[in-house]
Amino acid sequence: MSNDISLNDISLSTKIAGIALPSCIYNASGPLCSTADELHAIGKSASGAILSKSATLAKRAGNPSPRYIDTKWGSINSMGLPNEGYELYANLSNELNAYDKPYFMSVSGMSFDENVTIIKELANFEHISAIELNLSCPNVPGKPQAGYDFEQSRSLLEAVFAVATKPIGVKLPPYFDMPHFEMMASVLNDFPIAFATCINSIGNGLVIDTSLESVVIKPKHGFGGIGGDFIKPTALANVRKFYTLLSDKKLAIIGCGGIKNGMDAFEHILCGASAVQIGTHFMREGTPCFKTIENELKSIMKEKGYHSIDDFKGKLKDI
Ligand code: OXC
Repeated sequence: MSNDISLNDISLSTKIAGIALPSCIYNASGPLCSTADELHAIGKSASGAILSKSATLAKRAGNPSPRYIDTKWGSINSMGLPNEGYELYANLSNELNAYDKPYFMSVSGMSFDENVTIIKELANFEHISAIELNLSCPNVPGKPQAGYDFEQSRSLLEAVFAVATKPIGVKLPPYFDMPHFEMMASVLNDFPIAFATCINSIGNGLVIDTSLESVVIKPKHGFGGIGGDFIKPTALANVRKFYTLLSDKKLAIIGCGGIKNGMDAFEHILCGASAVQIGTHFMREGTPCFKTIENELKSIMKEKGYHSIDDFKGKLKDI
């Protein structure tokens, strides 16, 4: 039966906040999305959307280097939110609109008020389709991840939704304990959140160079966010749990963590993801990775007899 389906009949299109994406595979905020050239390259690629680096009010240099290291199993980073400042990413929205895909802006203000100010300002930019509010950067010295403080997350969302005119989603840190999933879900359930991206890097891991007997990145005595293969089971658990806890809502779950091939993307969608983001693997392979993962996912769907991601999204079975 699967052989009756031609690859041309298989669609990877999806919707986030009612916005159509030609493909459910796109870039994670972080790698290779900080400059105009990088964002144009994503526009020209098979990525289903363009997502900016998390923006702050003012341009930031970020943490000292080395601050990103690729390993056999993934990556460790402590970039510290280097970015050009929100205005550059907002002003690029008109030209990025030339590509046939939505442009999302990631926002990670350095304070409560900074987040509110940026989100208020973004109302003036017609071609920003939605905002991913980053509640989970683990790398700014002295700044806790907002997503681990449920009351702070609630207050921030109250303030942000009071001024927002665009769909707002959140980028969550990984949770590891069942009550914590429920506590965050009960916060999110009180707001018209458009999407939840699960997960940011696993915060504050440590990678060691045994020959040098040292850490491998400079900031924070070597502590940094872990990405790549190693975090896939945690990412899948977070996608699945939030899909289940928020399933009565219209919100989309976006899977991020450990995706480097079509089967990884398939697993995230099976857990309930409406789209998937590529981080560590995109950093390694560049923009061709979107087409490769697309082709691999389509072949898996052909084999299984699926025409669209809705045929299997969220349908993970218990045994
Ligand atoms: N997650 C983020 O949200 N930001 C970056 N790194 C990360 O792992 C950063 O800029 O440090």
